[in-house]
Amino acid sequence: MDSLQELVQEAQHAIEAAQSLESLEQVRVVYLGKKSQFTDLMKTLGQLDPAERPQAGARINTAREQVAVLLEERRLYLDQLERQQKLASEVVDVTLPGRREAPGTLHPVRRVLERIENMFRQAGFDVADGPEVEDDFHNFEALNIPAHHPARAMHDTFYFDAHTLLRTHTSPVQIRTMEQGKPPFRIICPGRVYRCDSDMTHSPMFHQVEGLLVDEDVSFADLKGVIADFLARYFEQEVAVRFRPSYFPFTEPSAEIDVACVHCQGHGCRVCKQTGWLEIGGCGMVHPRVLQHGRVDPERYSGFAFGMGVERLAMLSYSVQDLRLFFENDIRFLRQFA
Ligand code: 2U9
Repeated sequence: MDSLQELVQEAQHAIEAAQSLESLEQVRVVYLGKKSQFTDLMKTLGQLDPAERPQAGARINTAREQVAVLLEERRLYLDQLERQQKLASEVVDVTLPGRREAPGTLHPVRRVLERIENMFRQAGFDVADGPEVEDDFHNFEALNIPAHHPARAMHDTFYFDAHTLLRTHTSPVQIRTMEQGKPPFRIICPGRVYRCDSDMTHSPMFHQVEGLLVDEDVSFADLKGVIADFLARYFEQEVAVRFRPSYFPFTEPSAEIDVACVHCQGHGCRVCKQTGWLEIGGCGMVHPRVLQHGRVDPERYSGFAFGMGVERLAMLSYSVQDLRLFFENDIRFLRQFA
């Protein structure tokens, strides 16, 4: 029984030496576990005189209880200590500035579109829009492209059914504007158009800006003036403009619009494929049958129309070589237009 007090003292030293909850647990197993010396002592009670057993048993239990109390005190202390260390290591400086989201930017195609819209607004044009899901009449028939016309094959149309399709150009907006109003008309129609075509230079969805001016005595000279004026302002330089005879079902006469290459000033370079010229779009005097489909009297009114690809203009403005970059939404590409 003398060794009992020594055992308690030994346990006390071990408990005080434990620097973590983990090592304290090992101490607990040694002194209070099933294989502890207290258990061994309990087993020796049988060897004692029966009269001494209760007292001896009580002393062992008291010593055991002392160790349990010491263990619990140390456990509370170490638990507190570990909690404080954890809190100190995880301290959050609430005065630090927050992590900001970088503000978004307009897509380069949208920037070019808005610039073009503003230029034409300043020239007295209204901006008109209409549905992207169109009917056969407004996309083709009214534009003098009847069924089986070869121009239909050129348009690679996405059809929903025999009469419903994704517009292949923004021209149906001009038809709808004429149907619903009275001349004069001075509008541009920017927007998404769809063609079943995809490679380096074609995307199944792209943007056009088309324009329409209808009034009395409108001539090809007016068309040339409006286009040349727009291109000089768009490219921020006096550019030579060339009108090359062409054919579209909806205009007569028709022309393709070229500007002297804005990269080499017409001398010939990679951008203009050594021709000195860049193709920008098409134009012409509105075909009388198209005016009629828009309920405009071709005997009294004449008009011009033009169309340009917006991605093409954006590629020239920003020196972008591959059209597909505009549709991949790669944030590294888009951030450059901040
Ligand atoms: C109406 C009457 C006539 C719009 C026109 C073009 C010529 C043309 C192309 C430019 C590049 C399409 O995006 S592109 O591939 N467009 O060449 N567009 S005349 O003529 C119209 C439109 C509406 C009522």
